[in-house]
Amino acid sequence: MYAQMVRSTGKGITPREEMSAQERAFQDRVDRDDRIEPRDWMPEGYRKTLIRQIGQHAHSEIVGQLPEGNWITRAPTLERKTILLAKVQDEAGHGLYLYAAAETPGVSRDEMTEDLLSGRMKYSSIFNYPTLTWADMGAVGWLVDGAAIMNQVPLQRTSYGPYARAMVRICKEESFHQRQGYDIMMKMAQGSPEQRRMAQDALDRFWYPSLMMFGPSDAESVHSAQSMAWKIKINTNDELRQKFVDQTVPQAEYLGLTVPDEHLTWNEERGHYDFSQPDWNEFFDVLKGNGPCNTDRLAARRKAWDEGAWVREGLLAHARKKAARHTAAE
Ligand code: FAQ
Repeated sequence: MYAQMVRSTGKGITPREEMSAQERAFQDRVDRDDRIEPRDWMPEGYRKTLIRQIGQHAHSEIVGQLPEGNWITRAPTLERKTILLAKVQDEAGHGLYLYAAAETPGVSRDEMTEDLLSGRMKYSSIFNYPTLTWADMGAVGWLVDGAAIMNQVPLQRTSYGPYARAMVRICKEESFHQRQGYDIMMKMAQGSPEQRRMAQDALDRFWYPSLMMFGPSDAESVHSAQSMAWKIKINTNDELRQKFVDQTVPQAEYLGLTVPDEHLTWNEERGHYDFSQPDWNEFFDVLKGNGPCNTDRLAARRKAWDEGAWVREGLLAHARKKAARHTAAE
């Protein structure tokens, strides 16, 4: 099927017969499940899609530290603090692998950061929602990392080698993150009436934003068809959203919590849950910068970037001196 599809021109998918011989050979490699490596020839649209998706993913990991970083100093026990700290550090590591992977098709980290700060590049909508209580640390781990894994496990088989390889380690770590979140939720759900109320409130607030993480419906998704033809994406947004709902509802039931969706029902015929769609107007509004925390998140990134300038300059000066010494010694 994918052999019928071609490169992204920004105007949709070109039929195979209109491809150049080079583009056809590239598509054949993708169809055979060959891994594409940085030095291989690739269509310009493929290269741009990699930078857009991997770069956005990297930004999400880094911005994604902020809602949880907010709770490190307020974790209820030393053990919870240590675990949360380790998780947030993992997210920093994921951002670094992903920036490294995104650089391989030919963009610098500085350029990606500038594009983020100027609003030309996005990060995941989910990180524009606030974390108001300790139970939100449970909901973020359980639902947000849970959604991230659902999306990322198939990406281990993505066609671009550096991205696929980065995903292997990231997925292992995300699965620990999901478990630590669920563990917090279990503790809260089995706790005092006030703790149960906090757990339910966190689920109520994070359920629909988590469903939005998978992107707009397939009908509205601009990039899915081409990205799937190139195996940069393995599943559609709706497929992954459905899998996430099917996996998560029994987990909520186990906790004794209620998914905030009165239309949620098991559909015997489909073998899946029927569920309500999130408010897509809210999603697109958050993407435009109007979510509850967009301004704060970008301000935090800008501050970190500006305040880190002397470190970057120092490292570059050191590298230049080292290179000059090396040349002089030769
Ligand atoms: N947020 O045509 P599509 C994490 C944009 S995991 C913001 O369907 P595509 C771990 C999309 O970019 C979170 N923007 O797009 C963690 C496009 O706009 P553009 C990150 C979104 O790319 C956990 C437009 O809408 N994971 O951080 C979103 O084919 C806890 C049209 O959409 C990844 O990035 C959204 N939710 O599919 C860290 C996974 N959805 O670019 C800390 C890799 C869509 O043309 C704590 N990415 N848009 O201006 C992907 O799989 C895909 O890029 C999708 C979107 C599925 C996100």
